[in-house]
Amino acid sequence: MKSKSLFIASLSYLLACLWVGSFPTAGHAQAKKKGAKAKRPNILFIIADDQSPFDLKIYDPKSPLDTPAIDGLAARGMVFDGAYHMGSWSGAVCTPSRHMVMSGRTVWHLPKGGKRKPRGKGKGKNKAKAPAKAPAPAPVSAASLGKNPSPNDLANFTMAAVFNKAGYDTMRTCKNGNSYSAANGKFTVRRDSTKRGGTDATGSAWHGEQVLEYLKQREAAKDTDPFLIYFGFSHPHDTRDGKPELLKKYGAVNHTDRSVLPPANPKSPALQINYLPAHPFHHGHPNLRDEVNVKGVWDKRDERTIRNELGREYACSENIDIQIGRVLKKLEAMGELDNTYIFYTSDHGMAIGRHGLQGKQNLYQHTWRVPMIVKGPGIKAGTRAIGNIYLLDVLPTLCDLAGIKAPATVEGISFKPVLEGKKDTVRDVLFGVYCGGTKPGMRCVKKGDWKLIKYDVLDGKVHQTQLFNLADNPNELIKEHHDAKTIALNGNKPEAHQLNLAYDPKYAAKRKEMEALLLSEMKRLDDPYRLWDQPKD
Ligand SMILES: [Ca+2]
Ligand SMILES: [Ca+2]
Repeated sequence: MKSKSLFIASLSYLLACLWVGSFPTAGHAQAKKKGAKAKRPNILFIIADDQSPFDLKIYDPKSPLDTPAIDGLAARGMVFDGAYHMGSWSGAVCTPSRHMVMSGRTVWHLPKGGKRKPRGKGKGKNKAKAPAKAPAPAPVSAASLGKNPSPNDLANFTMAAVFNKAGYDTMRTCKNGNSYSAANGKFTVRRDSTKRGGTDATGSAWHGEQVLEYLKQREAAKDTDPFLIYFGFSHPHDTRDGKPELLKKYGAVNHTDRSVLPPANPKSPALQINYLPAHPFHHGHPNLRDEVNVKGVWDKRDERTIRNELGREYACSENIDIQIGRVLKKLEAMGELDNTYIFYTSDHGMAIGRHGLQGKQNLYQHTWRVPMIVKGPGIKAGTRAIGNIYLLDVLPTLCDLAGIKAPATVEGISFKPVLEGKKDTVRDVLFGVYCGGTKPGMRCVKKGDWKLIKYDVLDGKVHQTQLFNLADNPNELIKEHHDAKTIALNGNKPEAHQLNLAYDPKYAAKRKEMEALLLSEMKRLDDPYRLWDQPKD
């Protein structure tokens, strides 16, 4: 009787999977290929380069950026309001972010985990000198990695390697550089090139073409293996050379002459709600390219420059959306769309004028957060979740969805239960770091509505703390946002309480609690540094 009911259960499960294209399991995965109708799901992982979630209408309904394909994914899938990248030990924030995507490892456990300095020297003062350039990457010691040591051959446990072993066809297109070469090299088909031009041949359409061509080849060869496609773009990362018709739509030009301002254009996007003409204190990374030398912006933060650059960003982002639309249409024509999990994200966010910053080297929500939308079999249409996910959770989630055992090196958490609607979040506390300039750099921690950011940079010249209640002050407005000149520029009059609360005695206990939480996260994640007001250990 037992075996009979087991048989019936298995049969109904198989039928259910066939019918609704539901979540497969490892057992399911073994019933693969020839003759078996229960197809394993395909994966289309789409990643933009340098895009704030708040550029998108799904995160900021007031944004003028049109992204019908991304909106369509959101309408048919799930949007995450709490997706983050864990941070960076390099000015090239892309690099650790993409290592985390590929390997599922935490920021200080990556193969190039930043330079580890001894703690507790210099009588509580940070003695680390401002480096002339980004610190030389050094491997982390196996002993510091606890239960999950990173093997020398970590690349063999990264996204494409894992899916190749499981019988998937793997294909990738993306920019070159600031990435994880050894992991990227594992894709069976690889079409990488940096495409940031304003034409189809030199811009995002090129990446779209590579995926379309790959799909056409599969179709011609009647290839029925499941596929994992890593669909990466080089934009909207600068230089933001948009296509002429899209630049026109967003009132922008590909500005190249530093000696003049770009033309004022009423069609260019309005300044953001948290725009500032300058950040109130130094971010701690002197001569950082993104803050002083991006073509079209340089060190300028005036209205015309920022609005023009936003227009360029949006022109590039809409072009990405057009390419996504083309690929989705092809998948639909091939009959593969419904059996494909589609992820849309970015490697990190971006400032472009928010808080007086231009780059990706800060820990405000616009830059620490990433967009994350997932559509696929079994995900309820038009849903939203908090998630509290990191990009390093992507690999275990993909494995979980495909019925593959995640490698032991993975430290992320599968958010499949969130996608299934069984949970709203996979963790309570989130940690962020920017340590690409002077040390120790910036750290942040978030729990519930509360967020703490600390800055310990420029050899102790900057010791700053920010405490925000994101429910009351979602845009992390500070005193400078209350300045009449700024209000005249961006049209946003903050509420009186929308301030940094770190120095308000009423919130002293909350600050203390968040500082303790930050320290415990730094210890848990093997952060090699301590801040000026933390005990040395
Ligand atoms: Ca990037
Ligand atoms: Ca094949």
